[in-house]
Amino acid sequence: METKKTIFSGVQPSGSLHIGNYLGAIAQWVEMQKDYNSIFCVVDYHAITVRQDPKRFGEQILDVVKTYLAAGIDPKKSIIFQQSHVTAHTELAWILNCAGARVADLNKMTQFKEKVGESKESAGVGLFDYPVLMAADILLYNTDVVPVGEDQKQHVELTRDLAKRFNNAYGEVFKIPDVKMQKEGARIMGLDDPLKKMSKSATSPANYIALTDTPEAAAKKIMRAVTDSGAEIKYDKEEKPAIANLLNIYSLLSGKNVKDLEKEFKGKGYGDFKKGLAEVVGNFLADFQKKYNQYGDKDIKDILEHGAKRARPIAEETLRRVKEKMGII
Ligand code: ATP
Ligand code: LTN
Repeated sequence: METKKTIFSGVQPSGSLHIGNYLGAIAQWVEMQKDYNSIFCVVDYHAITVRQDPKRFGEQILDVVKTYLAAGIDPKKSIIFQQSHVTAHTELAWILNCAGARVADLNKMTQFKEKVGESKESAGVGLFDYPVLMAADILLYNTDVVPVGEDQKQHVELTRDLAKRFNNAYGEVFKIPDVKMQKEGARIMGLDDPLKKMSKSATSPANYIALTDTPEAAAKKIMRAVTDSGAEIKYDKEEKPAIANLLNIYSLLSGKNVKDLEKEFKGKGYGDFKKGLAEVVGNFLADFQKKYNQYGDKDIKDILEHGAKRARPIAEETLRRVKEKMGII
């Protein structure tokens, strides 16, 4: 009897992955894959909600998988696949568009509002509808838990609502998933603006530390990172959001707790603190990149092909049950 619960999560191949993606999402997947049936997707159809360069897109897709592997996701244990390889995702998204999702739901999504700003009317319909595709991703696999960063919480809540609405209207098909976020690290902020989350689609690369940045490049970004007024190294999210963010990153990558770091840097200035952080980040990146660089494109394509073969029957069975309930013969 299968008793393990299932986790499902994904990352968009929309640019360089950064330490926020790692600390907020991927690091917890690595821990959880020991205890859960784990399914990790490269959500390429989510990434095309904004324009991607066709010359680079394929490479970006493979790079996400390399990141998963370098972080410690084991393709023998976990299913790793590309969203567009399993057509049930877009099929179920369409069905949920018709049998669940309302314009009013999507109008509430803060990520959409943040991304489009004032230009809502000219935004692509795909960007507006993006949470419904995400709901389809999750619901196809009878997911129990969705481990993500804080910015995705609202989308998982919508997924729960859509699943309940469908079940009520047509009969029980979907399991209702829970969201899981890291205690720390769920929201790593930008180095250039500690009030906005670190984002791979930020306009300036000074916003993020990419997992592929050289230790030297990362050190430069850290030394130039915005700081707060005063000189003390103290964790205070309200008064010192920039230093709190740097302390958080330092703590997560070094395994030292924040209180100990405050003691270690007592009486020292921002410069010393940043040098210490640059060293910790540099060591992490060097180690990560050693693993990242050992994978060839052919290995990755094989992993994706194998992953799609394992994902497809699970997704197709859910879709079959959905269609049956709706009388689609
Ligand atoms: P974009 O900014 O282009 O929308 P992103 O950097 O948010 O992209 P995603 O592919 O959307 O990256 O997110 C992948 C995972 O990383 C999600 O679980 C998301 O919640 C998490 N994540 C993204 N940014 C951060 C962050 N700054 N701190 C913690 N987790 C994050
Ligand atoms: N919307 C998410 C990526 C994503 C996802 C998912 C995460 C797409 N489908 C399913 C968890 C489960 C993002 O932008 N980070």
